[in-house]
Amino acid sequence: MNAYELARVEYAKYGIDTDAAIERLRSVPVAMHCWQGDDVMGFDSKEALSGGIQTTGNYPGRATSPEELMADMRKAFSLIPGTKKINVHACYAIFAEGEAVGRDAIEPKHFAPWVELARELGVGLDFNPTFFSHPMVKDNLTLSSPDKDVRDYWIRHGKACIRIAEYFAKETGVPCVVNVWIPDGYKEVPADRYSPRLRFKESLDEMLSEPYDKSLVYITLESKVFGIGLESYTVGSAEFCLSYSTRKGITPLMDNGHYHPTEVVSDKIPALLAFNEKIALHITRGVRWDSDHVVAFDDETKEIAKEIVRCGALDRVFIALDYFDASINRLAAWVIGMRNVQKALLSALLTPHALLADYQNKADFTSMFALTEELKTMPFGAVWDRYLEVCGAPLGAEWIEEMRKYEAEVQLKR
Ligand code: RNT
Ligand code: ZN
Repeated sequence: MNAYELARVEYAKYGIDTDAAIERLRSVPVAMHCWQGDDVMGFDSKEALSGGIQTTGNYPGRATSPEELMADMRKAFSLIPGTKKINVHACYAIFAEGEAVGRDAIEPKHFAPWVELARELGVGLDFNPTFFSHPMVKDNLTLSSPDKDVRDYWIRHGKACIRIAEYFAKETGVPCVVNVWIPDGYKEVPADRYSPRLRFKESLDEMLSEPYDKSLVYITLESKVFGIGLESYTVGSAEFCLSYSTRKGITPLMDNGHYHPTEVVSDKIPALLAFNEKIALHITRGVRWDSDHVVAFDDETKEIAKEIVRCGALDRVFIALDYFDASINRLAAWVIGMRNVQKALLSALLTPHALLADYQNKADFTSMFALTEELKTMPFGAVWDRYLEVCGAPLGAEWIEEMRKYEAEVQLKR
């Protein structure tokens, strides 16, 4: 028997069908964020990255044009198994030579090359308005600004993005998730915490008055705890965003770098699933703060995947990655994170959740814990390799060679 056949027998002892797990995982979409490829720079302005987020590192080979970024994404997709989506930010609009369009006036045609890429790769597109790195962000504020002109500008931007998202969905035949995240906040303890939130609420209401087809476009709202230079107050806090989403019937988005360090998103998933038909995730890895390190195959990533799977919610959770690491090869950063999220999902699909839950219900915590620990040394690698084989993706560490070749031939020649 080969390694996979042995593994299949081992998992079958716990009632787990490894072939079925592999098939299930193959159809779960994971969105890959375009912004890992160029350190969140985008193409529409020369502004430095702002909004309290930061990319650190100066590894060579950053993509600096739409052609380079798309070439790198194509290469990444060839090294990643499974169903993927491309996650585009509005600052990645592609303008014709000499064309100058404000973010409040962007149109579907400025994103046509992204649709072409999605078609070529046979995937769907997700979208994000970009409320940062722009001169109309005044005093670190956008939709919550006391200046009506600033708010109106960003409301128009949000509406434009909803129209572009609907275009993406229609062109690709795959629903588009549009994530709203604003950086608005204060470095100092504010004198008024209430008014900015009321203005944000009103701006969101206005933005969402843009008509859209709810079967094609899912609007999500992402909360945050703090940003760099915005340490004392965040307008779009967890309570604000959760309450707003629930009231409005839009989808809450949790980024696991956006909570106090001992809080875990894995625990929040079943809580939100109890009240929301859909929820959305930005999977990242914060090291001591919202540092946006590349997602590892670590305990919390596995726990997040377990919650999605054991809640039977693979079709209810929009899974996206969100990190930006410039200290290692940027293509490798994509591949490592995307593969790790799928590893975590596969590992969750290979876990006998019903048996473990039964121990819990019988208060047999000894068996629950003992089995949980034993499962950690099951022959998972053999099933993962089989998954890669079925998907036609490079096995094990083979992709590293391919990445190195691309790095030498393409990225380092830029
Ligand atoms: C910032 C948020 C947000 C951004 C992207 C680029 O802390 O996580 O999702 O990372 O929009
Ligand atoms: Zn995020």
